[in-house]
Amino acid sequence: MEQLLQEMLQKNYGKNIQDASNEEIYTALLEITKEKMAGMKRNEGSKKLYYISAEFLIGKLLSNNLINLGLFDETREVLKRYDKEITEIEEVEPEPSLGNGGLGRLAACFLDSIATLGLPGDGVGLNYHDGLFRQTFVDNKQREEKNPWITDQSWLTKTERHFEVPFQNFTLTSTMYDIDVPGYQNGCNKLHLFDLDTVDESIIHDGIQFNKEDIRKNLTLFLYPDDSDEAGQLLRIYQQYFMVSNAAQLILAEAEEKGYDLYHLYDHVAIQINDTHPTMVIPELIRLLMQRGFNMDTAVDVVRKTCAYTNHTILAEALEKWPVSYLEKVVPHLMPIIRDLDARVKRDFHDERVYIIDGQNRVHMAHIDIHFGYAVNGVAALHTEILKESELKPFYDIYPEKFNNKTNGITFRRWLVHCNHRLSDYLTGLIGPEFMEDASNLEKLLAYKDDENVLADLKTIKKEAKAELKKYLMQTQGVEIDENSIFDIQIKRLHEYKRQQMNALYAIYKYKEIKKGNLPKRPITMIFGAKAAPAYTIAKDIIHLLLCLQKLIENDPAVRPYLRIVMVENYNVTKAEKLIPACDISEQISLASKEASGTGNMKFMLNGAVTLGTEDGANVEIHELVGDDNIYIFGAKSEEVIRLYDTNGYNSGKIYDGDAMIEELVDFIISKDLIRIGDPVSLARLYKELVSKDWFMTLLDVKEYIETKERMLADYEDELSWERKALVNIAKAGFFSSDRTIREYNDDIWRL
Ligand code: Z15
Repeated sequence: MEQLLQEMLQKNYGKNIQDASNEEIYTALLEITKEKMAGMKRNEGSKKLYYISAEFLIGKLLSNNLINLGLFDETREVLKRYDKEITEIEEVEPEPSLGNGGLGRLAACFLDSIATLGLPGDGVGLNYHDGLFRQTFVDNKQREEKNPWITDQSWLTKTERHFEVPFQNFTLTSTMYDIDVPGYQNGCNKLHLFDLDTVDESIIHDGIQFNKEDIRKNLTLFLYPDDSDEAGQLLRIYQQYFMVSNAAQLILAEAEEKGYDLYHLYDHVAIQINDTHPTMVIPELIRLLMQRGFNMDTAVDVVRKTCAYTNHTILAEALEKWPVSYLEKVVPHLMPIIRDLDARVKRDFHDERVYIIDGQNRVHMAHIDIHFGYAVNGVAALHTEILKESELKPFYDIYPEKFNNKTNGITFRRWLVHCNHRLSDYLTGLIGPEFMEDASNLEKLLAYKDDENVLADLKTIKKEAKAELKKYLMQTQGVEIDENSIFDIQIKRLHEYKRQQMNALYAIYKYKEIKKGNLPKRPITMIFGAKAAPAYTIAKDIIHLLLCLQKLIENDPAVRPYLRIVMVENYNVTKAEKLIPACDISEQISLASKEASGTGNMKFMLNGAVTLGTEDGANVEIHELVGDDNIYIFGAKSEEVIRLYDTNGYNSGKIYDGDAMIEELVDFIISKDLIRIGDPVSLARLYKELVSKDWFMTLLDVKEYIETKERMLADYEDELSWERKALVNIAKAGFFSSDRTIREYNDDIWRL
């Protein structure tokens, strides 16, 4: 590596390693790594997977690619010899902004595991120039700015593939860009990102505003452009169709180049539809096969045997339903096919709950996937049960054989080896390196659960991670935190169902206790990271509340030594990698039944944090694995929540009126203390939402939440028993390796 790096720096800049800047070293390493990957063997086979997704939240790639190529340690050593830290070189790399949260990060973990298992499988998505917005805080509010990440030298390689994508009034020509995905000690796959040459970043003004109608210029500018108006929704349909038409044309081109018989496409291709965003690939493939001479029945049959669908949510507002009139405007050539599919369903089933086009002339995208795919999976055991027994029950009754569970997972290469090399090196020394190949070997750690030296070592490792996070927050945001405090962390998309507002009520509770003189044994640092969708008003109000509380405490010398709130700006993968190793308390407090799985919960556990959570998503499976002693569970169970929704039995106003403590906490949102700092309109709106609606039942669980958290903080003081909990969590995390998840997808769905 030393010689390669010297040569590259000489060639590019006429410099030696010692004289080169971090930027120059980064660029040289990028080029070296790209060349290595170009020379790698590709994962091959007679059947290939295409994972189509609107999001791929891949994070920075340099370190992870080096790890998977087996070059990381060597590179780090070489740089050390010249007094350079690889972590500082990494700072130069921009983080691609191609996703929002769990669904996009899951897709990225899956690509890593698919390549690592040696399976032929490529990702297909869009090359958003500005991705999701970059978040800043101004006047205690979120502001959105554009987030350009594509630089001259990047992981993208422009290819010679172009496709014509027809729309109602014009045709666009795409360009395909590729990012290599190297497996850990295995072959390479690719992530294909489609783009449009005419896209024009200069049309963006005032943050993230742009003309939504100018499709040639705006198509691949942003992920999730604001769709609160018709133009925004039409743009989403333009994006989705552009993505899937390119995907379908690529799939058929590759199949034809290999000489496969398209009548047996399903023997050579599996298509995974990640949530409903890529659903139009089904009618598009049918259309393209019919262009090649298939009749409709045969095209439907072939496509049905090729496509599988993953459901990631039961939230009604996230299940896409496009008005027929919108689809007519953007992709009229798909409508005859969609109508035909709808007619088939209406012919065979007499239950309007399973129709594709409903009585209000809306097309239910998930219904297309379920009828015209061969597999439907949920992403955690509880989630899949809820799909089968309630949300998608009418479909489960028709197609029981299609439904299956695939509990999510995370790649340990990024979420342990890379982000927490201290812990991973320590584990290697203690239990051997086999856990890197087969994560279930982490259970060997259980042999040390009463070994006080090991428990003390784990504590030291956590302490060092906390000190590092402290340094990072100082450098990036100028806030100073106390590494001897308890780090209590909630990082995830901002959404009412995830209940950051409940955590805010805890902060208010603690603030008031401290004011009363009830000081905590040890200071608490509450850390949040979250972006709110630009048009999601209440989510932004919750951010505002958190930032106002942060300010209030900062300026109160009586409280500040005992309680801090830090809202991390522009939360992303890079920040997650710094926050997760430093965490003591992992906040997973969604309303039971609403979080399909969660994957942050798995990352925290793997890094020795203890979960404070509801019986929701994969928390249920974490609970089963670690046992009652090593997790803190509270709150209403999913059956009760579902019953409350079904019977209209929840009334937050009644809880508020009947409980003096809850009333006091909620009232604080509109107290003089906060109004003085914040925006009275925003705070009052949030207050009103909680007392008059509270759709996600914050007030139902808040008291038990506060009690449980207090118990947890007290338990933290028993050092050995706390570290034992951390150890058990690490030891039991092996199940959540995405290598396990991908093996299951392959065994049950793809059969590559
Ligand atoms: C998203 O990140 C998730 C679901 C969605 O429907 C969309 Cl649009 C985005 C998340 C779930 O909320 C989370 O529980 C799950 O772990 C993740 O997908 C991956 O399955």
